[in-house]
Amino acid sequence: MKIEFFAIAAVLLIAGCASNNQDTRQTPRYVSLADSQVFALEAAPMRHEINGAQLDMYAYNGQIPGPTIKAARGSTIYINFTNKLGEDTTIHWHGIRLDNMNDGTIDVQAPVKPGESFMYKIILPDYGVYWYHPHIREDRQQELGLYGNIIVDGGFGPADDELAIILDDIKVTNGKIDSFYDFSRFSLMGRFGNHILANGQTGFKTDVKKGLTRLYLTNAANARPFNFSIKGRELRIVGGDSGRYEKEFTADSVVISPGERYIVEVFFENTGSFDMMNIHPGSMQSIGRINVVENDNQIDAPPGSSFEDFERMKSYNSSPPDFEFVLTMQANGMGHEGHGTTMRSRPESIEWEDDMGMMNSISTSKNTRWIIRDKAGRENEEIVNKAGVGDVKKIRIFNDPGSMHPMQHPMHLHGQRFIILSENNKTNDNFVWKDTVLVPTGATTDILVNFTNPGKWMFHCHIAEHLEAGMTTTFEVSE
Ligand SMILES: [Cu+2]
Repeated sequence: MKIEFFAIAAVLLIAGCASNNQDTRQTPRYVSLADSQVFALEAAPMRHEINGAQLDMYAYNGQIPGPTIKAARGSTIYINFTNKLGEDTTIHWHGIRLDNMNDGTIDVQAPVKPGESFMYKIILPDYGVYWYHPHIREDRQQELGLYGNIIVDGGFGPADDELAIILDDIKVTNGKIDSFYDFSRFSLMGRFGNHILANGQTGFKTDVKKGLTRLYLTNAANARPFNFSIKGRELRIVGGDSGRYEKEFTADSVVISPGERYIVEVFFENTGSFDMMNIHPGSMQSIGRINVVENDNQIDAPPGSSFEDFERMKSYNSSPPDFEFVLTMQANGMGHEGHGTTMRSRPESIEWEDDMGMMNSISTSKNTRWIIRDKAGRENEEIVNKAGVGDVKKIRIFNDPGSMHPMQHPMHLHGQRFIILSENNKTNDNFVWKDTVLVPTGATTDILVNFTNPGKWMFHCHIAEHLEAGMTTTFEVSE
């Protein structure tokens, strides 16, 4: 105990040496942290302008998003977190296989009270783009601006420029953020915003240098899935949540559900302006604009190759599932109980917008219950899921299309990583390590988890309002 205290004290002493490499662009600013370095992070209320309105929001270190932290794979960083909010909070380090007590859920840590601090120790075993956000009342605290990226650097080769973009939306009416209750609202579909944000702004603009740009994309919205594209550009998808794809591939757009990340490379052979768009059936929204500027030192970047070895995982392809879950819901007091009818006449596999505003706005965590149900009929936190370090286990997730409100669910597993084996029996032939998987309405998705990290880890829907309405279970992983 004593030794650990002195180790942390020593680390604190060198905290002042942190090199805050401020990026010259508008946003984001990168903070590069060396091994064992400490970084001070503070959550506090802040006034923030969105689309001309001054809004009362929350921010990490006075900025939305919070600082983009960069560190090397294999390093350990310390985040000295202080809560200057008027309410309890914690920070969850989404996707990072760190020690359980630093995961930021209330299963493993006491809430950080107003005025208090907590030292998070974060080990970074995997390349990729991760993010941090609260894990208490995510539906409110994250919506108010508490989110930021951690990029585990290297492994992706040289680029002329790179850019972390956090996608989000916010619901503003008459110049004010739509109110929050003491419990969660918009429980049916989640809280969809009416302004699209990139790095906390509408009309986001940034410069990148001519040549190859690497984009780190994160969806921090409470509920909205994005289909990200850049007008006139092909996207080269090189990485997912936690590392490289087996085989990189090109696409016109990429679907990113809440909690997910993608690493995308785009080649700009000329200067000019390029619009980033969210494209889905019936609608197209501007995400922002990339302005490509001259570059005197353009690199010649060859396509990268995967450094991940998935061979071991592939041998489990045909084994039966170890865990089977159905995703469904129940509503009370909304006039629909007991009729067995779906609220939506034509369920689609992904809901891109809140197309039933009234019903959604009267649904709350008190009258709506979202459910993960196992084969024995147990639900959510009643379920005891056990695994051991070193286990490879198949989880089958079926998203009930006959529930009262079928819709997609981005399912997030803390502290471990998995690959997507198949969706609707269609075998996935291009693996990437993931921690969040989008399960469309009616789909059966098989994932294969490589349990490597002991502790109590949440498995939940990353639509913040679905989580608040109960949609979570726990994996207990023994050493
Ligand atoms: Cu959900």
